[in-house]
Amino acid sequence: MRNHSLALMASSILLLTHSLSQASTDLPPSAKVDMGPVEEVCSAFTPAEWRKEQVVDGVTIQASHLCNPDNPADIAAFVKGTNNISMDTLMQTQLAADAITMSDDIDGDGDPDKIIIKLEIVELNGHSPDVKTPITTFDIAPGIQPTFWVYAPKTRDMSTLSLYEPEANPLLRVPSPVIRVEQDDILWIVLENTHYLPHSIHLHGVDHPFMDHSGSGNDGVAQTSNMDTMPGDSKTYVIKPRQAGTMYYHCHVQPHTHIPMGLQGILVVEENRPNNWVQSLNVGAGHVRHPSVAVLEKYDREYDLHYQSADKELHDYVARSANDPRFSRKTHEHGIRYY
Ligand SMILES: [Cu+2]
Repeated sequence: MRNHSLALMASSILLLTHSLSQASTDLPPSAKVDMGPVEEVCSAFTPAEWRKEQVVDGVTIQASHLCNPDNPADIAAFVKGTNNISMDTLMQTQLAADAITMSDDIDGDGDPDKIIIKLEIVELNGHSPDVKTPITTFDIAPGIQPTFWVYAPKTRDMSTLSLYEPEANPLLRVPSPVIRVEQDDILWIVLENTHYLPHSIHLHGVDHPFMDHSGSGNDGVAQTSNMDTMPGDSKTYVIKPRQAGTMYYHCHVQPHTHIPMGLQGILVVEENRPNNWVQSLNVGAGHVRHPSVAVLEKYDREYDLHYQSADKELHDYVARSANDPRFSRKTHEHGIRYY
């Protein structure tokens, strides 16, 4: 009898232990999380018509599924040049009248072979000593605004959407624009330095002469050839690429800071084809809405993909110090030198 009750006790302790251990591994009941109001997926600043497939001044432009696609009027100018589109289309862009000039069908195959592209340098999410808010903002993700320096097509008008909205106009984006030309084109890239520091353009991997016709450096590297382009000055780089492929361009002034700050872009040389009006600029990378003849022979759509890392400390420095006379000293103290 005694043995029997001991056995009963032992089994009830086992049962108790079992239910206790189960309680410790049970998942907690679901918590109710308030997700907040549902935000609009796409900003209201970009007209919905910009996403549609369309023809502008004879330029076929594919549909885009992006929230912030390039302005179709800009694309027409990138394909035909600001000199070959109607005044009405030009007025729908914020491009300067001489931003992209296309002329001279040198090989007689129905497309222009002399291309002049003018680039400026713009600061995004920078600051001024005069106001507390950032000037000309650009979100790399919602609400994320590191300071960047980018090459941008030469613009007219304001860098912002309006006097009251600090958002950058659609031509000013990170990363810097993709430049796209045809094999054997004569390409002039004119750097108009609209920034407060010296800069240059080095055509990395692109087949180009080291000196230009006047005997000055054409390589964008101060240590070996041309001088840096000082604020307010301009410099023309002349190339005639013989090799098709995807290459790279970047600033060669203090490259360990200017490149991560955003002064870098893709340069694509398309194969030479008849009637091949290539999209000379793709702002912010992404969908090429007017692909080249060679691409359309094999593919329906083309995208430019540009990865760019960002150094938080460096971007924060520039955000806090831009236009500040103490800028040089502060960055020098932290091992980032400017001159
Ligand atoms: Cu630079």
